[in-house]
Amino acid sequence: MHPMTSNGVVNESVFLRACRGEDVPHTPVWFMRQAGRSLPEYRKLREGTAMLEACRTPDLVCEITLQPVRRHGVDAAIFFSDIVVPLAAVGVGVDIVPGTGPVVAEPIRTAAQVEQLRDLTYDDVDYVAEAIRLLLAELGGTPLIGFAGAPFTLASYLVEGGPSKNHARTKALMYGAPDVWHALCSRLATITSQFLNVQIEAGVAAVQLFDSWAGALSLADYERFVAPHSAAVLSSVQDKGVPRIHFGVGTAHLLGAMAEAGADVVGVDWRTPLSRAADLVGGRPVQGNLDPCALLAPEVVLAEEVRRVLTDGASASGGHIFNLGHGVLPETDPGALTRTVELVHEHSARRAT
Ligand code: 1CP
Repeated sequence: MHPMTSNGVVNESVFLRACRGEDVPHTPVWFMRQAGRSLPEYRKLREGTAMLEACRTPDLVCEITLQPVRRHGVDAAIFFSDIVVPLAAVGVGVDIVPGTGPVVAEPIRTAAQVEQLRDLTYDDVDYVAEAIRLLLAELGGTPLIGFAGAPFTLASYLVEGGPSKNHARTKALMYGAPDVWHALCSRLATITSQFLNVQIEAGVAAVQLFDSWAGALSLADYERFVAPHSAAVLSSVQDKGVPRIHFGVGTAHLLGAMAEAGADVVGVDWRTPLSRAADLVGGRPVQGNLDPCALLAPEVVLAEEVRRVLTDGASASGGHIFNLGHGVLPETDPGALTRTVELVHEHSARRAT
């Protein structure tokens, strides 16, 4: 339901308008991994609670999601969770190890193991829906972004058993046992679709599909082994009234294919100029792409980089949502994030027409 102004004009959020390629009074900004990571109030709240346990506790999820919205005045909130939450919810033995990331007890590499991956139901993740309901009551007009990991990125954790540099075992399965690979990705696409649909039914305003590690693939392999599964996820959330953002790292050569998989907005890392990315994604809005390391630079340098991204984004034909090229680094000074929001809003402010 969109709030109406007195003259009956729909007064929708700047972020959602930008996702649809509509005119906006200023460039909207939010940050991947804005919840958690660099915030001292987050670290304090998390003390003594394991990551996955925190993700299953609606009060905590609600508070952690709100922290960066209050502190930085970003134009969107991202739901505090992790890409492995739905996998744990269907019974995969996965834990998030501090300082490492997701670790899978028994890596999945055989057809028999793939068959054991079951569907995800609402009851498996009722705590997610509950946290979203709490958040909608608190967020006012700020839209909430739901998210999930894309089949390739999830498969990489499951096959490798944890974080990986080269995704060697993952690619070995893909090349060596394509039937098992497609069966695995197709199972993951179903679980991911179910997870995103729970979030949409609970009320998120947009969804982002994180295919963080897809950039490790050639275009030919992406199209053959991955795109059909990501497309299945994105089509399962089509026509639900929520924009779909599709993001990966190191994807200059994949941007067109990622757009065609069914994205409304394409996320771009810092390596590709936004104006070029916009051409590659058929004029869809682009999201990005400040280098997260720029937040560690002196303020004058940061300001220059923010302006450069805004100028480049202004020439992106489909419109621009300001973000980082990847997630906030843990050592980032939260003040640099707040300053970036101010700079984006100041420098992109347009007169009402
Ligand atoms: O964006 C936000 O603020 C919401 C929170 C969020 C999101 C969107 C978390 C919390 N994780 C994610 C997604 C996620 N998780 C991605 C996709 C985004 C990206 O590329 O950054 C990926 C690849 C993961 C996997 C993961 N989970 C890693 C990376 C490991 C690797 O392979 O290099 C790590 C370190 C985690 C743990 C995690 N997730 C989130 C937090 C706050 C933490 C740290 C928790 C802890 O150490 O206890």
